[in-house]
Amino acid sequence: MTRLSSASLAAGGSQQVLLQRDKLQPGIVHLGLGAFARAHTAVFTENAMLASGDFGWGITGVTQRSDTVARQLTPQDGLFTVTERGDGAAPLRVVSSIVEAISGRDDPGTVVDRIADPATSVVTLTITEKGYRIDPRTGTLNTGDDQVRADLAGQPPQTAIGQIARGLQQRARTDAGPLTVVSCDNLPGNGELTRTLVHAFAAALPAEEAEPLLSWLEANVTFPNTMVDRMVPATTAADLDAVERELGLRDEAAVVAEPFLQWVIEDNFASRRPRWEDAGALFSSDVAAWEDAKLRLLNASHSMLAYLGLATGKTTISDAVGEQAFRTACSRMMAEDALPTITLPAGLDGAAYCAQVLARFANPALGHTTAKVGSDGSQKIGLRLLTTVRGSLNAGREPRWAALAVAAWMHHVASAATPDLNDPLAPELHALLPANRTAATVVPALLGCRSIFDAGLATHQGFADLLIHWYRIIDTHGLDGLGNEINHG
Ligand code: CS2
Repeated sequence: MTRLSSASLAAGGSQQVLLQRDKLQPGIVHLGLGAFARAHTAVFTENAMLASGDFGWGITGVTQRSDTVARQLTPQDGLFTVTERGDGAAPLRVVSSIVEAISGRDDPGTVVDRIADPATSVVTLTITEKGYRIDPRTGTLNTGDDQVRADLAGQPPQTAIGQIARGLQQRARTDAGPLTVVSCDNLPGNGELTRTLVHAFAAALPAEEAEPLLSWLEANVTFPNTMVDRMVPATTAADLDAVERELGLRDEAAVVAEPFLQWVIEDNFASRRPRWEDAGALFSSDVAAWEDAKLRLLNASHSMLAYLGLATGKTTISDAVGEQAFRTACSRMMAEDALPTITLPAGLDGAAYCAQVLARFANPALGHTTAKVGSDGSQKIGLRLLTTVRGSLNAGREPRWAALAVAAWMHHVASAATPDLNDPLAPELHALLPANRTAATVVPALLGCRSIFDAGLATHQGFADLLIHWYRIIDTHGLDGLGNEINHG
C-alpha cells in the first residue's frame, strides 16, 4: 500500500491537506512527539494558522528517547491523520503543521540549532512527567541523574531540559532574540516548574557560563503555565488499518482521539506567538486553578479507574467506568475528597465538570487502556491524589475515596511482575516490597517510598489504616467485595 506523503495525497488520497504548505514558515520547536502532541498541540497550531492566516508556525518536532515517530513522519513529509472517536466526531483529517521531525537522541546538535534559530520563537513540550528529571525531594532539577550530569558536562544534550538550556545558551550567544517555552504536560504550575528546571540547569554550569546565561534568560525567556486536555490512547495496529482503508494511503503515524479538546494558556509570552485563541484556546490569568482542577478531578479519577480496572481484569477505561461501583467511587472521590480542597477557576462549574469527565471516560470507541493510564504511577499519584489526601487530612476529614485509589495503585505495584511494571521507579518500588505480600505488609512498605510519600503522610496512622482497609478488600474480595464496600461505604 502506498505511504502517506504530500505527493501521494495530492495524487489520490481521500482527504487533502488544509494548509498551503509552501506558505508555511518554521516558528515552533516541539519536544516530545508522542500521540498527545500530534492530536493536541499540532492540531491547535494548525487551526490557529488556518484561522489567523499567519503561517509562520510550522513545527519542528523532536522525539525524545525513541526515534520511532521521527522515522514514521519523515517519509510522510510530516503529515499524519487524526481520527476522532465518539459523539460529535469530526471526519478523518490530515494534519500538516509539522514541517520537520528529528530524533533528539540521535541528533541533539540539530535540536540545539533549531531552538537557537532566530526563526524560532516558541518551544512547546509534551515530554510526560518523568521527562522533566525532577528530584521529588527538592522539587528542582535532579542533578544526580546520569543524563542531566552528562548534559551539564557539555555532552550533546539528551534531556529535554538540557536541550532547551543549551539551545537558549546558543541563542544568547548569537543574539537570536527572545523566546517562550510552553510546557504542555499534566503538572501543577508546569511553566513555573520548567523555568525552575532550566534556571537550575543554567546555575549548575561553570560560573563563567552560568552568569551570562541566567541574566539573558531573565530578560528574554518566559515560561507561561498551561492546562491541556484531550484523551489520546495509544494507536493500535487495527487503527492503522482502519485509517488506511479510509484514506487509501498508509499512515504509520496516525493518532486516534476523543472529540474533546481544550487548552488554557497564561498570556505571558516574551516573543511572537501563534493566535491559538483563534483556534479556541482560552488565555487566562488563572491557569494554576484550571490545572489543579483538571489534575485532581479528571486525572485523579482516570488513575483511580485505571488501578481499580487493572485489579479486576478490565482492559479499558470505558469498561472500568461502566462498572457502577467504580463510577460511584470516582464521583464520591471528586465530590467529597477533591472538590472541598480545590479553589475552582472562575467560570468552571465543579459538578458539571465531574459529570462531563465521567461521560468522556465512558466513550466506548476510544479504547483507552487501563494499562496505559496506569503507567508511570509513581510520577502521577502524588500530583493527582496525594494533594487531595493532604488537603482532606489537614481539614480534619478522612480522604476515604482518594485512599481507595492509592490502595489500588499499591495493589498494582505489588501484583505486577518486575519487568511488567511500567514505571521509572519500578526497581525502587520492587526493592521495598516484602516477600509475603498482604495488606499489612505492602502498605507500610510502599509508604516508605520517600520519592512519593513525604514523612507526614508516611507516618499518618489514619491514612495507613484506610489504605490497609481498601487494600485488603481489593486483594481478598475482588470486584464483588469492592462493589459492596463502595455501595455501602
Ligand atoms: C491520563 C492522561 O495517561 C494518563 O495519565 O490520565 O493522559 C489524560 O488522558 C489526559 O491528561 C487528558 O487530557
